Amino acid sequence: MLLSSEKISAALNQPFTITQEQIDFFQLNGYIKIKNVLSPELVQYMNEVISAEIDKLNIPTIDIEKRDTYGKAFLQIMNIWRTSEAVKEIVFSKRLAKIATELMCVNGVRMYHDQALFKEPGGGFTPWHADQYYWPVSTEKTVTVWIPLQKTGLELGPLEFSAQSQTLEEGRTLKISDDSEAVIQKKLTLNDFTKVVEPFDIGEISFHMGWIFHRAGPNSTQQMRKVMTIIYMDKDMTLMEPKNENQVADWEAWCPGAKIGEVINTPLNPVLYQQ
Ligand SMILES: O=C(O)CCC(=O)C(=O)O
Repeated sequence: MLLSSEKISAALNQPFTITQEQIDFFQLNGYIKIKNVLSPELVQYMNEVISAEIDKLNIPTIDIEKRDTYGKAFLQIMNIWRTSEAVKEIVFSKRLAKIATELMCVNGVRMYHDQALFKEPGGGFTPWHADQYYWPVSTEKTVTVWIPLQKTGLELGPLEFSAQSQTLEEGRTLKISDDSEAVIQKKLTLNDFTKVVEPFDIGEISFHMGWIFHRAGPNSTQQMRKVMTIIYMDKDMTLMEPKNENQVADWEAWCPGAKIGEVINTPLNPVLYQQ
């Protein structure tokens, strides 16, 4: 069924109610999966719009066998809200930003950046890592929404979480690599965290904290695993002095002009929801 532009706007912006139990679950476990946030028709629309934009951008790639482990994990296309009005409407969804705000228990959220993560047919696993290693931000009030653009069975490589591992400080200095996969896996096993590996239904999405350790399995199918993500931060987030070269690069890419110690309020970091 085709959706009219009014219906798309309504579906993207209508509030979705989450319970205190869900907020508590997220605060404890560092992630949450929520079913039926998006209708199947809306997911299909998002898939079409985002896929068309990725096709248009015509991302150059090299043979998968010639890439390193990070490169084999997915094609990573960032801030596509800036190149397409239709993608912008999706990424600026108040429905999603309100959930992010409530889960983090803050008064509002801003954009850090968006990214499409397309795991190619035969694409490799995504190594264990914590996202916030890459971000020069001063608090842990960050969250990523992971939106599969199709039903995502285990064979496509859905996102996996190590529940409650946002409390573990060891392993936080590792970038995504074979090393992060091996070292973090060992630490997580030693600490007895529960590993959550589940398929995603159509319309089901997840939210995960910046410091939780997560990974994804390989895509063993001949179909692209298409996922859109939006990274939110507390609207009052300030810039921290970068602790590694990746944080310097992120500062330049996602919040150029932001000043250390001040709220990250550049044209690339609009407030997406405010209570
Ligand atoms: O989609 C994936 O394979 C990994 C996603 C991820 O690490 C993230 O969204 O933070």
